[in-house]
Amino acid sequence: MPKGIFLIGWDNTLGSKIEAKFPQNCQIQNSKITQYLITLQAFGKSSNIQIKDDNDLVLIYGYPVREGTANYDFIIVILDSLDESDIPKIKSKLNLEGEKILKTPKPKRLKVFLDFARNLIKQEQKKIVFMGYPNSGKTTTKYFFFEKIRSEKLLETTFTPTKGIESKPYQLIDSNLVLFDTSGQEIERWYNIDETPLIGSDLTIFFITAMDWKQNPMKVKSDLNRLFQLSEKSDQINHDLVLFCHKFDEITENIEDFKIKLIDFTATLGITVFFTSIKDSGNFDIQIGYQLMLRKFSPLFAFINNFLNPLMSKYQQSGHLLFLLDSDFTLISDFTFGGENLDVANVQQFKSSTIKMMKIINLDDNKSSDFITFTYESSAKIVVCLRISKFNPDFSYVIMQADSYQIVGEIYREYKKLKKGFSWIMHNS
Ligand SMILES: Nc1nc2c(ncn2[C@@H]2O[C@H](COP(=O)(O)OP(=O)(O)OP(=O)(O)O)[C@@H](O)[C@H]2O)c(=O)[nH]1
Ligand SMILES: [Mg+2]
Repeated sequence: MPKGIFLIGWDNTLGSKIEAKFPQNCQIQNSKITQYLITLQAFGKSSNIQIKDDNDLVLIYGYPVREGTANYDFIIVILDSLDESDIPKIKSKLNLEGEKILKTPKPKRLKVFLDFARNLIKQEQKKIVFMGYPNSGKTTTKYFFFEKIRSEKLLETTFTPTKGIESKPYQLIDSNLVLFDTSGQEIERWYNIDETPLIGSDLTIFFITAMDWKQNPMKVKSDLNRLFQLSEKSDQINHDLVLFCHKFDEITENIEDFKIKLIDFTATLGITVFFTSIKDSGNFDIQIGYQLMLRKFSPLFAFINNFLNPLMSKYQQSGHLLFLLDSDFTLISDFTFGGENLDVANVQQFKSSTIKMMKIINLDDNKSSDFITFTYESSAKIVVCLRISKFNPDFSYVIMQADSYQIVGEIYREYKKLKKGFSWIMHNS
C-alpha cells in the first residue's frame, strides 16, 4: 500500500511544485522532488525509475516526450520497503494511466489524478447483483464465473436455494468486486425499494431460465417491467441491467425464433439479453457475458482489449486474438468460440496443449520465451504467444493467430515497442 502519491507540476519561476497529493497528510521534502526530477532527466525523458531511498521505495513516472518542449511534470509514488510485492502492480497501473494523467489539461487533471491515487491506495469495490427467478442458475453462475468450478461438476451438484442475500468479495483480474447473490424464492422483497440490493449496484444481472420465457412470457415481461420501473425510482439504482436467459441448452427447437421474440421485447426496455448455458464448459453467450464484466470492471482487461484489438484489426482477415492466460495459466478470456476463426480439428485439445507448452516454456526465464510462434497440426495459420506478465503480473500470455510470417513480424515490432514503454530502470539513490 503506497504511503503517498504526488503529482508534481512545473512553474517557470518557482520550479517544481506539488500540484496534488494523496492522502492529504502525506509529506515529501522539496529537496527530494528536485533530486527525483534530476534523476528522471538524467535517464532520458522516457524513463520510469524505481529508487530505494532509505526505508522507502520510490517510483517516479514521467511520460516520454518525443518532440517539442521538455516535460517536467511527473508522478511520485512512495512505498514502504515492506510493500515490495505491490510494486509490479503499481508500475503497471502507472504505465496504463500515468500518461493520461500528465497529458490532461491542468484544471481537469487534479480530479483525474486524485481518482487514480484514491483507487491505488484504497481499491474501489464494485457491486454486482444477481437477481432473478428461483432455480434459474444464479448461484451456479457465481461459481462458474468467480470460482472457476468446472461446469460438469456444477451440473452434478444440487445447491440448496439461496436464503436472503449472500455477498462475497472477489477479485477480477485487477479489480475488486462484491457479488450479491440473492434468493429467487424471496424475489418479491427485492422489488421493494426499502429492501432491494439494487441500490448502488454497478451491474445487475437478472436471471430467468429459457423455460420460464417459453412457458410464461407474460410473467417474464411483467417482471422485467417491474424491475425497470424500480430502477427508474431511485437515481442510486444503476441502469446497467442485463438479462441472462439461462439454461439455454434446454431449448432444442426453433432456437432462432425463440431468441428473436425475447430480443424484440428486451430491446423496448433497452436491456441486453444473453442466452446463456454452462453446459460443456459454457456456451458463447456466457463467455461474452463474462467478457462484458471484465471490460466494465477491469482497467487492465480493457487495456489489453484496446491495445491488441486495433493491432489485430489491422489484419482482420488474417489475424485473430484466441485467448488470454492469467498468471496461473488459467484461461480467462476465450475468443475461440464459433470456430470459424480457428482452423484446428479439436479446439479443446489445441487449447490444453498450448497451455501446457506455454507453462513449460515459461519456466525458462529468458527473453526468447517472450515471443513464441508455432504451427499446429495441419493448420495453415501461425500461432503467436506473447508474454504479457511484464504489463501486469496477473497475466502470463496472450495467444493470437496470424496468417503469414510478414504479419508475425509486424506483431513482433508492435510488441517490442509496447515492452519498451513498460520498462522501468532500477536506480540506487
Ligand atoms: N441445464 C442446465 N442446468 C443448469 C445450468 N446452470 C445451472 N443449472 C442447474 O440449475 C440448478 C439451479 O441452480 P442454482 O444456481 O442454485 O439456482 P439459483 O438461481 O441460485 O436458485 P435460488 O438460490 O433458489 O434463487 C442447479 O441444479 C444447476 O445444476 C445450465 O446452464 N443448464
Ligand atoms: Mg442461489
